[in-house]
Amino acid sequence: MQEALQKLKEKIDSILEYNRVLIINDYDIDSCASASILWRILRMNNIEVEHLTLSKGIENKIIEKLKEKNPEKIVVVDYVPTKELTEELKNFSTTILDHHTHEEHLNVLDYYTTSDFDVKYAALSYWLYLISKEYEIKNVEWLAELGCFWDKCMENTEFYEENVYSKKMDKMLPFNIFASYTQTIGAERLVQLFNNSSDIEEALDNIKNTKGYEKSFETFKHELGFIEASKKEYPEIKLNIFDVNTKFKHMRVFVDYITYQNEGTHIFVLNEIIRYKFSFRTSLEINLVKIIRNLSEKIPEFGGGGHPKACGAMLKSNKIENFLEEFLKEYKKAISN
Ligand SMILES: [Mn+2]
Repeated sequence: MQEALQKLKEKIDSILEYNRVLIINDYDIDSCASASILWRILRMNNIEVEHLTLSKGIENKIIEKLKEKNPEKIVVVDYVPTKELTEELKNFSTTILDHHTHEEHLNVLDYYTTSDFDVKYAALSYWLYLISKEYEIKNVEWLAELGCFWDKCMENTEFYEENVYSKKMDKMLPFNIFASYTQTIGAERLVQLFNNSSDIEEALDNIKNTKGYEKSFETFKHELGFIEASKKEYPEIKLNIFDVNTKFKHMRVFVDYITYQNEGTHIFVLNEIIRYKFSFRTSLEINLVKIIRNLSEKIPEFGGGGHPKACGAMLKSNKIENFLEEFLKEYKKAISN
């Protein structure tokens, strides 16, 4: 552990050589908390800091932003970039601070992960909290506790106490709900909120006044009711099965909420949309049936019919974006005639 901390200190010291730093984080709590602890260390040393949140699937957008911002130094916290993003990050001075399993493709960057050392699993924010003491940073213990809670590694830290997950759930939940609901946008707000709060009580007050929080909390409570009601119990084999239907971008927030407080084995079945039904209507001189026939020739999962000005149809797949794109092509042709 001493060796892991020593190496982390060396990495941070090398980051302190720069004047302008861009911190890139993922949208989960540990990553946001890590970004905020690092922000405090850098600000203490008068370094200009910008934040950027990313997530898998939107890395291309990030690449554009990086070219725009052209940062002097990039630090990626608690996130494993894809090979493609790694290629882009090579064009900058990039350091990765992580705690996931070592990934060979990241060796081309300045790469630190605690899993290279013989240590127990802990959140990255916990490691940053330990090392922050060396830089005389105060009031960040709560950030490490939040990170450890949602990375479910309280057992490996001094934050552990009996039944800690059920005891502290209510206090910790708002942060996870908010970040999970709005993902990168929410996470960006969350990092700012962490930066502007000096303890968890203040952060809780702040989050309740943050745009998007109320909506995310209501949605969570509403959907949780349905998920809990769907529970099929097999007590003799300690198994529960839940059906999940959610507007959250990931069902993880429900998975965590339920499994943290209940012993046994749980299966969560995400009810993904597998078909769409459509009604098409127009008041223009356009033949909708013709459009729909053309589309069903192009897209085997799509079919429908009706009248020139009113049609019904069904798409037996979840590729709604593709479908709408194809529809627009046909529609533009029709309306230009
Ligand atoms: Mn993490």
